[in-house]
Amino acid sequence: MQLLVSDASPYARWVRVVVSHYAIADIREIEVNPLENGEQLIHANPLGKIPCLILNDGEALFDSEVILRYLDNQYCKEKLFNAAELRWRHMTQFSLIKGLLDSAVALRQEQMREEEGVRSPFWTSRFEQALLRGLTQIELSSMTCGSEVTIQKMGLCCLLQYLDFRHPDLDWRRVAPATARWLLEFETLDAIEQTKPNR
Ligand SMILES: N[C@@H](CCC(=O)N[C@@H](CS)C(=O)NCC(=O)O)C(=O)O
Repeated sequence: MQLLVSDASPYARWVRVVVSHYAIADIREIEVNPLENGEQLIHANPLGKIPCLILNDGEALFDSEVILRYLDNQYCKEKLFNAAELRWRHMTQFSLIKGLLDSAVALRQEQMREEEGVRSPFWTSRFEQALLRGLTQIELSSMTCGSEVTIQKMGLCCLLQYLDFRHPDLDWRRVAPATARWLLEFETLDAIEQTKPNR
């Protein structure tokens, strides 16, 4: 199988962390720049977005959540998206991380619009506020508790390291100091180290 990714994409990294953590050997990563609209990506995903997983029979799976659920089903004994007692809370936590990734990437797009002189102060502030509110909620939740490596923790780590990379001025640690302490420990996980963007 081929996994179309870009080194800096936090969505792709979430998938790559799972591939690495569960030592899934059947996947070959292919680096693409989605903004170049390469033939292989556009053919596999008309949205032109990564990550995109091309199965051995040619069928393409996207977006990141679908790929993560597929890997969970095929390789992780459905441990990551399990039907536990707290299933709905865990799914909402998953959606919160995914939504925060959307805000972080949209904020990045606003930065890029600066070069075109069309950056919107309204949307910039709205994305920043959503990120800070979301991280405040995570700080007060139990998401980072325990030593189990969950799908939420893997996504959260990708989000926080992406914020440090693209939005170092956001100062998220001010609203989430305990989460920042948790990150220091979690980011030493092999799968996190091994998927670090080359910058
Ligand atoms: N909802 C998608 C979002 C993926 C996404 O936006 N990826 C970015 C890279 S971080 C991308 O491919 N952007 C290209 C574009 O928006 O045209 C997912 O979860 O996989």
